Amino acid sequence: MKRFPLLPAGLACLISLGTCAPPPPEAPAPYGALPTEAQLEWQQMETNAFIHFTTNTFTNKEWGYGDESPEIFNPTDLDVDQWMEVLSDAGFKGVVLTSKHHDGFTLWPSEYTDHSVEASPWKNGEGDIVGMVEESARSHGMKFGVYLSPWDRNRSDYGDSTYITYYRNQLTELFENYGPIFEMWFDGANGGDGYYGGADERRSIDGQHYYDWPTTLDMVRELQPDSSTIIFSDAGPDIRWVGNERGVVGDPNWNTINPDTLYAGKAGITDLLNHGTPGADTWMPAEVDVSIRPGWFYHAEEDSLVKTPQQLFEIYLTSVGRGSQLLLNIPPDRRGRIHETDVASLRGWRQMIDSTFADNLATDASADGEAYRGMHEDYGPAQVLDDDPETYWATDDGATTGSFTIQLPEARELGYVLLQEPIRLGQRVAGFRISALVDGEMREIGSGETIGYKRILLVDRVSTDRITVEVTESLAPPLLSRVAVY
Ligand code: FUL
Repeated sequence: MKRFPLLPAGLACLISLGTCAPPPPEAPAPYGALPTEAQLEWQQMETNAFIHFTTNTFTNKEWGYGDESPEIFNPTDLDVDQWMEVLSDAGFKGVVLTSKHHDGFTLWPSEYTDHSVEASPWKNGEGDIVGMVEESARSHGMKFGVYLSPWDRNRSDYGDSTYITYYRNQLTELFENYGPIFEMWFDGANGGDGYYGGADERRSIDGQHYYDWPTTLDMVRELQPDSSTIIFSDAGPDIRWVGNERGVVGDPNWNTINPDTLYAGKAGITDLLNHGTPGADTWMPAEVDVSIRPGWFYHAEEDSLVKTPQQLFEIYLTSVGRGSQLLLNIPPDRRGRIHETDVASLRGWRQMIDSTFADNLATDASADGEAYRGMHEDYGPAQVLDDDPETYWATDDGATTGSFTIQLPEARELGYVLLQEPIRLGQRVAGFRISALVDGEMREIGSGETIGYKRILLVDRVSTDRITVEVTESLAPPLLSRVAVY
């Protein structure tokens, strides 16, 4: 329908000389905490790659003690373009690199330390892995992000205020030389034993106050002028840790949480991080970080333990498929290449995703419902069938439930139903049910709690030409922007 937004409905109707459809009701009011543009963009990336690479790759450790000689860092056949080809073929939209892990060795020639690639034999100390990865990621169409470990087991002043200055200097270096940085990863692991410049002792810091995060976060916002960096930590502020390293976000998965009780490294909050809190005051989605191997770094003895395409697919369903975002770690080996086994797994995984979700059985379907916003087609069930994320099915103000039926062109066997909420207007749905017409009767084939940005629900494998989507519980009038059937 053509609309004349500035004219009263009657006049617009006269001018259009067509049938006088009633004007659409006002759009539903946003509900609760809302995502920023940067958070929305991040959410749409769906899968990003994590890269763990440092002296650990050469010492076969997970956590370097901090006393490693830079001499050991010497990849024999480093090829970051190979990494980026593999990663972009696998569908990743961004890459987050460990520019410095807990051992303190920096992958770029930092002017603030000698403990870096500059002191290594690799490229006679002339190399810069951060720079190479940044450039290659961008040239392969992926965004570049950075992990900079707050815990530094090499520095003698770890635990003193001078270390915080050192840490901030390095952050500034990274943003100024390798930006824009789409995601800044602040690891919650900190404090413990280490080399600490030869002290060889155990140091504990006050996780809540030592780092003075508010000042550092302000600094990051200023370093990237459009404030588009998404900041990760256990406690946000933009995205939160998911509470485990198994690749699983909860159902329910709320993008909202009250952050006043969170801080990086705080014990006892994993359940809270895994589920979020319905209707809470801050939009802070969970990011699912998990490794393709048992460890975060490459170990030859784990070559036989690389996750299979099927395992990765299950992780995809328990992360992206539950409205979260997947940050999958793929650690390069001692050559400086992504190992063949990992490459094969990623390929198989991508093929599984592509083939499972290639054919939306609802493409030529029709949709109908008994109640939708003002009974106006602009908010009717058909809006979930198009690919436009800005149009959606909506219910009337005051509603907390709703349903509609999708009629497929022919009976087909289905296995998954994909649903999306227009989260720009807040996260609402707290319970939903899918039913299908089987042997002449409507039968429940799946249900869940939250939807959020995207929900991919594994349903009973039935042959049907009709399904009903029913929102059984919602914090505000339910809205859905997309339903697809596979
Ligand atoms: C943890 C670290 O201790 C691990 O080594 C790894 O970097 C993981 C992503 O975060 O806190």
